[in-house]
Amino acid sequence: MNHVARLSLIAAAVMSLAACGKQEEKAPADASAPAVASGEVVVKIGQVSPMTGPIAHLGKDNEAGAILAIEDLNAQGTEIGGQKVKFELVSEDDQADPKIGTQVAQRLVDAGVVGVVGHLNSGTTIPASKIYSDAGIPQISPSATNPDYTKQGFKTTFRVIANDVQQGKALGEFAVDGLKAKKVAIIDDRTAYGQGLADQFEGAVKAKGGQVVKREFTTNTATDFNAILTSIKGAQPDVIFYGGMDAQAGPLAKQMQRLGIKAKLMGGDGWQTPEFVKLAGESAEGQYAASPGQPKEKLPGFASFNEKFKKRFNGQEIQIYAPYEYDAVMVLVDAMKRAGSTDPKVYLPEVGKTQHKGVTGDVSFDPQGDVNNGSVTVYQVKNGKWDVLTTVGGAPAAAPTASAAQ
Ligand code: ABU
Repeated sequence: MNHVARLSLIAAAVMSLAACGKQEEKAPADASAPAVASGEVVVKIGQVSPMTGPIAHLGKDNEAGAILAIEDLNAQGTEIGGQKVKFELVSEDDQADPKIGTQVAQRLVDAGVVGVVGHLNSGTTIPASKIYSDAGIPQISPSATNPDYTKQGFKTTFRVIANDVQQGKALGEFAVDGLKAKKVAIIDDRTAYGQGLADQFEGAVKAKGGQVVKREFTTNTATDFNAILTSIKGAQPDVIFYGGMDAQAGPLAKQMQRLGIKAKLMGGDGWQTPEFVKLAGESAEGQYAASPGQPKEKLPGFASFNEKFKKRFNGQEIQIYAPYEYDAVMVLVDAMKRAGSTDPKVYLPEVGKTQHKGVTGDVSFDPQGDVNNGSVTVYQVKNGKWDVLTTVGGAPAAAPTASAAQ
């Protein structure tokens, strides 16, 4: 390439960046983050989670993963298309409410974000995805597992976590084959996630010859489950499945114990968290939950990520999705680097071609935007900690890239 051609390419890349960022000094990702030198192009990435309400602890966990990624990228001095870039995180609270989810999605589009990591809940991620799709902005959810999210035919929707078809099947088969359950009762919280996962679980149990003796529902803000548990107790199930989040699963486990129900409680990633163990207290012991992905301890980049996370957030424990959120930011930025542009129109096609070695393992996408090689791990609480029982599907993860391992 001659000198003139090279200069033209650099000029085009800078113009593309300037269309998406502003040459100005901005506040860092959060107040305690290191300052970054002026004169860089500022590029905004949005993150959305419930930052208030019953699962605010999970929203803050997601946000922390994004903060860490943004700070790592800024500390490394990321260049895109030959231009130094400073990333800025724009965080929004959707309160796990589908209507607020679409409002904050529009706010992020209006704020000029070039990509979004989120939302946390399937119930907010799915309706918000239409807004990002209409705006042509890539969206990667670190945690929304309802299969419908990636079935809408949008080019902008991706997730870095296995979906509930895989999770429901793994749980249903584990209940019948692993626990030898003959009769199961099912409760869900009527959210896109809780109900969807419960449906998948029910299908898998029936396919294995198990019997569903009761199907009940509650809400994602309920705290009293005595009426439905009393009704379920009479049906004498071996397993009670709860499709929902830890804020309900914790009190549910306690109330099962108080009512003398001997059935095991089982569920998905929404409550495979340290918060469940805290909320359920001694009634957490022996309960089962699955989570997408390989066991954290097996992931080559997890130990250093965990150490970095604790150091950065004053000893705070990872709840569940922070590593996925970190990887989601890195996947967006990798795509920008390969495209040499932060313009969503230019770098969107590169997101689908991702081959990223992240904290959560190898990330690549199928044509629909679902992560390839999704796996599911089943855990049980033993001595107040989640203990790995078995992993279904997926491929062993390779060592993470330098940025993920730091
Ligand atoms: N995957 C469980 C929590 C998030 C959701 O899908 O609603």
